[in-house]
Amino acid sequence: MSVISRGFGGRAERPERSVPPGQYLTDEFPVLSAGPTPRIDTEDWRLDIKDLDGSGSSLSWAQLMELPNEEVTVDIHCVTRWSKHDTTWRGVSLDTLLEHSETEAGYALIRCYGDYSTNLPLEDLLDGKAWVAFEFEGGELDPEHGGPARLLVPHLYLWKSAKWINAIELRADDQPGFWESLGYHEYGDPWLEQRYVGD
Ligand SMILES: Nc1nc2c(c(=O)[nH]1)N[C@H]1C(S)=C(S)[C@@H](COP(=O)(O)O)O[C@H]1N2
Ligand SMILES: [Mo]
Repeated sequence: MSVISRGFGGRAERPERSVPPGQYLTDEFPVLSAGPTPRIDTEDWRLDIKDLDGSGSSLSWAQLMELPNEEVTVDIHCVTRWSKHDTTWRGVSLDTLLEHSETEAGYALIRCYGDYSTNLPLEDLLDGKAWVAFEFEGGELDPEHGGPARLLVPHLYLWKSAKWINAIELRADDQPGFWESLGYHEYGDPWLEQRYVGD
C-alpha cells in the first residue's frame, strides 16, 4: 500500500521501496515446485490439524469457506532471488484456524498433498502473520501456485509458504521439512538473508 505523491511536474512519483538483500523485483510470478502439481478437488480437500497429544481436527473445504477470511496485500520473497511487491491474496488466518487450540507446541510442521513439507515456529504462524490462502489477485488460486489452497507466510522465504497444504502438525521440536533437510535454513528470514544452514 504505497503512497503515491504528486511531484511538481504533475508526475506520479513512487518512493523507492527496498527488497531484502540479494533479491531483485519482478512482475512475473514464477512457478517453483519440487514435483508434479497435484490436482485436488475441493470435494476431497482436507486440512488436518494435529496437536502434540494426538488430538486434532479435520476441516473440509465447506468448513474452510465458512470461516471468516480476509484480503491481504503483501510482498513475497523467493530464495531463488526474486521478490514481488503488493501481491493480493484472500485466505483464512492461522489465528482463526488455531483459535480453539490450547497447544503447548512450539513448532509446526506443514504437510502437503504431494511430497513436500516445511517447518516453522508456531509463533510465526500467529498474530496476523500467516494465512491459508485460496485466492490470488481476485481469482481462484491456480493449481500451479498451490490451489485450491496454500499456506502464505510472507515474512519468511517463500519455500515456507507450502502449496497444496493438507496438514498442520503441531510439535514440541523443530523437525526439518523438505528444503530444510536439504541444506536450506531452518528459519529463512529474507531480511537476514537466511538462505542456507549456517547463514
Ligand atoms: N507443496 C509445495 N509447496 C511449495 C513448493 C513445493 O515444491 N511444493 N515450493 C516452495 C518454493 S521453493 C517456493 S519459492 C514457492 C513458490 O511458489 P509459487 O510456485 O507459487 O511461486 O512455493 C513453495 N511451496
Ligand atoms: Mo523457492
